[in-house]
Amino acid sequence: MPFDLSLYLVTDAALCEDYGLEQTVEAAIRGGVTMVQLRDKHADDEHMVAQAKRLKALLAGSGVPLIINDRLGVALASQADGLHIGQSDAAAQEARAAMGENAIIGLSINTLAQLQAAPMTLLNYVGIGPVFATVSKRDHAQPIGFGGLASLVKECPLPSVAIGGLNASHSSAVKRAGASGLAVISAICGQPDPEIAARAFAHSEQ
Ligand code: TZP
Ligand code: MG
Repeated sequence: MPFDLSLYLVTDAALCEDYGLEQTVEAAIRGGVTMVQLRDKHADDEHMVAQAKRLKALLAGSGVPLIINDRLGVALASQADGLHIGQSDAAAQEARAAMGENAIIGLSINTLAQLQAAPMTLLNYVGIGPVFATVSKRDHAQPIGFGGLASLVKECPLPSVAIGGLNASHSSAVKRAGASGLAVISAICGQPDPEIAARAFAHSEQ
């Protein structure tokens, strides 16, 4: 499936609780989000599969792919479009073999060593970060700033998306660093109006 990393929404169930997870995703799509990742560190697989199926139905026909964080079994059971894995998650090899060549598989990268060790031929994109410290991910790696982002993007043969502490005001700096887009949680999830929050990214580009 073709994909566009310009504005990649990563969901957080707790932050989306008031507005509603599906409602947040729907609003964010209206606001211009181009990718959606279902990320939930606490839900069990069954709950996450049900949630993924609801999001998949909601995204049908939009051209926006649904990516599942970490859990290959959930991605397969929900027929999601892809899987995003971290350095300690399910191997890319296993994910590619199970999901097939059309699946969108992404990997998180924080250092040059991780980038150099990444199985690029099995991947479609990399997530690079955290750019800044964030409360949205516990025990995140050392923030790399825009300088670190730019140097990793330069060495990266695949499209990349920046993540970590980013909001609409960072759009141009991220593009200048060479990344294809921004991945965000709290700049959209938990915002009073996720559609307006998403739209701010497009409007901040120059
Ligand atoms: N991976 C690195 S930072 C991060 C993840 C999942 C959290 C990003 O959340 P926010 O709220 O956009 O900083
Ligand atoms: Mg992970």
